[in-house]
Amino acid sequence: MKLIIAIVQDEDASRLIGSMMNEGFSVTKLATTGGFLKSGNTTLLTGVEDDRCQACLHVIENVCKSRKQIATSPVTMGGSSGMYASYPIEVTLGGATVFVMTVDQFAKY
Ligand code: 2BA
Ligand code: 2BA
Repeated sequence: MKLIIAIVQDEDASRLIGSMMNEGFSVTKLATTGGFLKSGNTTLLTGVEDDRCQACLHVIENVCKSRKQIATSPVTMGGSSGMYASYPIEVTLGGATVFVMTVDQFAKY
């Protein structure tokens, strides 16, 4: 069995969960926050049998779209001045950041 951890954009989360459920995958949704943008994203946990893992990854790939976003990043003005200024940067948010892990044990009590 594999555990798929997919970090996706909030905008795609509902549609992705719907598509995964339609394909027979169980999903657990976590509300998470990206460390860089410090804004919300969604992490989905899905435990799947090995032979269904690729099918699940295809669903994620098909639903999740990458988007460009303008973010504000703080930058230090001078070494010891302690001053900060903000400047806009464009980041490309990936459709999904996915980790696949082998599950040692799966149990429901
Ligand atoms: P839910 O997805 O909200 O599912 C709650 C309960 O509804 C499930 O209990 C199951 O009895 C039933 N259920 C789920 N999908 C169904 C379907 N397609 N048709 C009919 N009944 C369905 P549990 O199996 O004990 O799961 C409890 C919670 O544990 C789930 O909440 C989900 O958040 C998580 N979960 C279970 N299996 C998972 C897996 N393989 N991967 C990720 N999360 C899982
Ligand atoms: P955030 O950390 O908020 O990052 C959002 C987007 O900002 C990233 O999109 C990337 O395009 C950009 N970015 C991140 N760190 C950067 C940096 N140091 N310099 C310049 N740009 C940077 P994605 O790569 O698609 O990541 C989307 C979200 O997925 C991330 O949100 C984070 O929550 C998660 N993530 C991505 N890679 C991860 C990893 N290796 N481990 C854990 N979480 C990860």
